[in-house]
Formats: sequence, C-alpha cells, structure tokens
Amino acid sequence: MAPVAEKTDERRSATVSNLKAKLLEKIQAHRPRITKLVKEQGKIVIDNVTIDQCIGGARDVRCLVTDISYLDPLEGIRFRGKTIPETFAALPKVPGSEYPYVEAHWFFLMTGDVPTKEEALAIAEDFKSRAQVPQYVFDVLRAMPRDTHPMTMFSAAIVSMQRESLFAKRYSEGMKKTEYWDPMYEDCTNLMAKLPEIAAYIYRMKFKGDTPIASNPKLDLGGNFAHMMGFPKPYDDVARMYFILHSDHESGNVSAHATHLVASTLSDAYFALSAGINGLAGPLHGLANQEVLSWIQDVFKQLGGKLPTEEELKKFLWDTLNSGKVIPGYGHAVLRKTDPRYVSQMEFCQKNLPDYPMFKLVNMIYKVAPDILREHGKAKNPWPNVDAQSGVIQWYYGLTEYDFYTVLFGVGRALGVLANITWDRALGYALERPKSVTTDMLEKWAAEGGRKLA
Ligand code: NMX
Ligand code: MLT
Repeated sequence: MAPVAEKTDERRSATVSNLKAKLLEKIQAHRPRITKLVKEQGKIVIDNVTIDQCIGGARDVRCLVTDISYLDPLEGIRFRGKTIPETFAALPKVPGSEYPYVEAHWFFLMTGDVPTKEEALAIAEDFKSRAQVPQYVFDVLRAMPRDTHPMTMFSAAIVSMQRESLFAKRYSEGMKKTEYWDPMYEDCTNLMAKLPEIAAYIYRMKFKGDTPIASNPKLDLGGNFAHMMGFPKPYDDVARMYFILHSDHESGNVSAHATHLVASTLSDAYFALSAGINGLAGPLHGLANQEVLSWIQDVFKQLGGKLPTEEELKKFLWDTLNSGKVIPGYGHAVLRKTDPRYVSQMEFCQKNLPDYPMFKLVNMIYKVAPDILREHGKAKNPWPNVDAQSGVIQWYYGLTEYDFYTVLFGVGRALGVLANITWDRALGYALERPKSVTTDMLEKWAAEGGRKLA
C-alpha cells in the first residue's frame, strides 16, 4: 500500500481521473530499478566522449534517461515502445474522427498504458476543470507590442503563470523529496490544460483582428483548439495529429533538454516549459517549420507562382546552399532516414490534399534534395524531418501565418516534456551539471593520445 505521504493531495484529479493513481503505482514500481542501477551498477561504463563530441554539441553521448520515448536513428520515434502508426491505432479515437484523443496520448505518455475510452474521457474532463486561463495572462499578452513573435508571447504567457505553481508553494512550505512528483504533476496538468487556449488567443489576437473565440467545453482538446482557432473540420483532426506527432522525441532534443535542465534545479514546470519553448524557437529546431514555408513561398515567388521544373528546383536548392543557408526541414542530429513524422503527414496529404500545388512541390523537393545534400557533402542525414511537411498542411487549411507554426509545435511538445519532468521528480533525477574543460586541456589530451582515466 502507498505510504500516507505519497497519497495524492489534489483529491479533485484523483476522483475525476484514475491517471494519478496509476502514475503513483508506476512510480513506486520504477523507483527500485533506479536505486539498484545507481547503488549496485552505477560504475559500469556505457559510453565514452571524444573531442569532436565535446566541441560538437555532445552528439550521440548517452547521458540522459527517459522511458517516455526513444529515437532510433533508422526507425524513428517510438512513444512508450510504439511506433507512430501503432500509437495512432492503439489510442481511443474521438467519435467521428480518424485521430485519437490528445488526452489519451497524455495518459499514454505519463503511464505507458493505453487508456480505455472512459479513461481518455476522464482526462478530458480533468483538463476542462483546469482549463481556465487567468485574466492576467491575457493582459500580459495584450501589453506586448503586437508585432512580437508568437513564440515570445507563448513563452511569456507560460512564465507569467509561475505564481500559480503548486510545486513552488509546496517546496517553500517544505515537502519530502518523494512527494515532489505530486505538485509537479499538478502543475504540468494545469499547464497542459491551458496551453491550447493561450495559443489560440495569441493567434486570434495577433492575426485575426483581435477576435478571440471562447472555448467550447463540450469539445475534446483537439476539437476545442480547432474551434478556438476558428477553423472548421477537419482541422480538429489536423490538430490532434499534429500535437501527437510533435509530442516527444526522446530527451536530447533542445526543447526537451532545456525543459529537463531547468526543472533539474527544482524550478517549477512554468519556468521549465518556458525555457523549453525558448529553445524550440530556434531555426535549427522548431522554427524550421516556419522557415520551410517561407522558403517554399520564395520558390513560388521566384517562378511566378507556378511549380518549378526539376532543373529549376535543383538550381534553387543549390542557390540556397551556396548562399551559406541550410535547406530547412532536411537533416537531423540523430535520424539517418526519412522522419516517420514526415511520412505520417505525407500520408495525410496524399489522402486529403493530393493535388495541392504546395504538397506537389514538397514531394518534388523530397525527390531532389537528398541527392543534392549528399553531393554537397556536409549533412550527415540528407532526409527530411518533421518540419519539411507540416507547414503545408497548415497552409492548406487556412493557417497561412507561418510565424505561428512553432507555437503549434510547442503545444504538442508540451505533452512530452511535461510528462518527462513529472517523472524526473518522481525518480529523483539529479541537478544536471556536466563538466567543462578548457581548449588547453583538449590540446594536451590530444597530444597524449587521450585523457588518462584514473
Ligand atoms: N542543409 C544544409 N546543410 C546542412 C543541413 C541542411 N539541411 N543539415 C546539416 N547541414 C550541415 C550543417 O550545417 C553542418 O555544417 P558545418 O559543418 O558547416 O557546420 C554539417 O552539415 C553537419 O551537420 P550534421 O551533423 O548533419 O547536423 P547537426 O546534427 O549538426 O544538425 C540539424 C542537425 C537539424 C540542426 C541540421 O540538419 C539542420 O540545420 N537542418 C536544417 C534545419 C532544420 O530542418 N531543423 C529542424 C530539425 C527538426 N526539428 O524540428 O527540430
Ligand atoms: C525534435 O522533434 O525535437 C526534433 O526532431 C529535433 C531532435 O530530435 O533533435
């Protein structure tokens, strides 16, 4: 039986949904595995670090743990052991929709168990009871210059709610380490429930003449998001697909890592997620999806609005590379094949918008870009990533303000990183603090053929 101190203190969520009780069971079963690994097997070597990894962004160094997703370079992402098609097939679907409840994916990422439809609906109810965004968040957003980037607004809105943190409150009152996960879970769930409305508010305020649409509590998260954005069906399914696809990509990507790093100081979820969103806002990470769209628009502009020939496209790609820019949406730090998230969206396009010129152009790029990148000889992975395809779908359904695309990525990414930091606190993961060295040291160790390990 759970010790009294571990009983969940937010009765509301325990009564509405069984997720928290399940999570506690899972946490209690998992803790002894971590204790054993650290105490009995802690000195077993699992990796070593070379000078180019030290200078080159720690690529491929195994020094983070997560059980929520794993990224195989050749296969792509698995959420809790399931591929993308397996995940979509397993999770309960919203009636009349081809895609699952986002709320079901939250349950799945948190616990590793596929929820029943009733469990998914209970999460949807729980989210609704937490969804009201404080008025001061809207006031903060309205006080910002209207030309502020939507990612800046999104990050500011998140951090502005830090005063709501139950984790910070409970920590200042003095709580046991074994209890940390509980208010962290509460903060993460409260945040996740509010993010869709915050994102939609930013969109409508900034791009739709300041005409926010009130939430419809009868709808699931994806359906309500589409409603608040002002887009008719099937945008609800686009939202569900998009949020699930972008949810998690193991722990080393910048948004997940930044969230984890900040949370490792026992900063609360509001500080941590805002940091992760700031990382996502970089063009080498989540902002690439807006870059892809502006780049594709340039292709059309330069060619007078028509589809290019293969030769014209090849020249455009080479011009991009020769001007010192990257081909946005191509390459990856881990993947060494076409991103299955790209494939999943490609299949959606083939079914729903097969003749759309922009989709045709994306396919043409897919045909020529890998060979060009190989010939260029720099990128280790010449294949497309998630961002190469996602903007086209948004554009087709009327979301043409591509500055907003990374906010969509951010709402989806929150599912994974918030589940991760809940588990970080449950398993007592340490303050993250890798060791740095100087260039002199690297040169000395290089001359000696390697650093002498004790
Ligand atoms: N176009 C041109 N050059 C590239 C590309 C590309 N798409 N991808 C990698 N390179 C270059 C890279 O700039 C580097 O050049 P240099 O040696 O001059 O610094 C070289 O190839 C080696 O880089 P890699 O080891 O292949 O890639 P890395 O792990 O450093 O970076 C990305 C991964 C994703 C940042 C990189 O492939 C890239 O910049 N891609 C374009 C931007 C993009 O699509 N980002 C989105 C990633 C997914 N996401 O959503 O986060
Ligand atoms: C992601 O989804 O986070 C990106 O593909 C980047 C990464 O995994 O490094």
